[in-house]
Amino acid sequence: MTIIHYNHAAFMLSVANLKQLPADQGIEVAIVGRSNAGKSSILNCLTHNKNLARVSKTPGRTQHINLFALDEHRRLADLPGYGYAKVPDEIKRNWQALLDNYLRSRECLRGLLLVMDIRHPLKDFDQQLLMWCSSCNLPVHILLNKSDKLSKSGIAKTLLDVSDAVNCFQNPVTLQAFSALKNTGIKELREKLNEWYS
Ligand SMILES: Nc1nc2c(ncn2[C@@H]2O[C@H](COP(=O)(O)OP(=O)(O)OP(=O)(O)O)[C@@H](O)[C@H]2O)c(=O)[nH]1
Ligand SMILES: [Mg+2]
Repeated sequence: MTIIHYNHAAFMLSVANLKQLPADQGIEVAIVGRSNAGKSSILNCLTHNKNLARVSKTPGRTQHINLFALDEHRRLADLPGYGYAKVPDEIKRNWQALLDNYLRSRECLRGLLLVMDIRHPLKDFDQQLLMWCSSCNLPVHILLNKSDKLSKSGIAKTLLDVSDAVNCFQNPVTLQAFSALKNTGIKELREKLNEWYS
């Protein structure tokens, strides 16, 4: 079994268009979700490097695709957050086009980590993304982040509700609770990534 050293993750580059991406080879896993759901925080948590991805209290700060290398063949891609209302329409359209084109064209994409705030799961665009992944049979692992904001029973209930809601999809969809603040859920996340990267 290959051992992946997540704490060796290194920033590679930030791209504003797909032509700047590295060669479409090896294995890439992308992290997506609504702006402010905690994508960058989760990357920092996964890699035990609080400076790796920029964490911002101002939603919508990650406007490019940021790529991180785990090793020569494996990468993580932090995709632009969607759904942040205060961004001008034109910029919003550019992000969505970037996201959409990336998801459509990237052959080395092995799976999507879909991050949601556990208090507000399955918003419109999350659902659209899930349907899109189902239509092209791309595996999705849902991270219900900010679980520190709910009680144990609240977490269990949301896990059940979301699990019921995604049951109808044909592609592999798994889910877990996570807290980037409390560092909970890292082991489960690494297990999923190990599966995708092997
Ligand atoms: N309570 C709590 N707050 C969190 C957690 N994860 C992230 N946050 C906070 O949520 C805010 C947004 O986090 P980011 O990691 O920047 O979110 P993002 O999804 O990368 O946002 P964009 O880059 O704008 O798309 C920050 O203020 C974080 O400190 C968590 O598990 N619990
Ligand atoms: Mg971010």
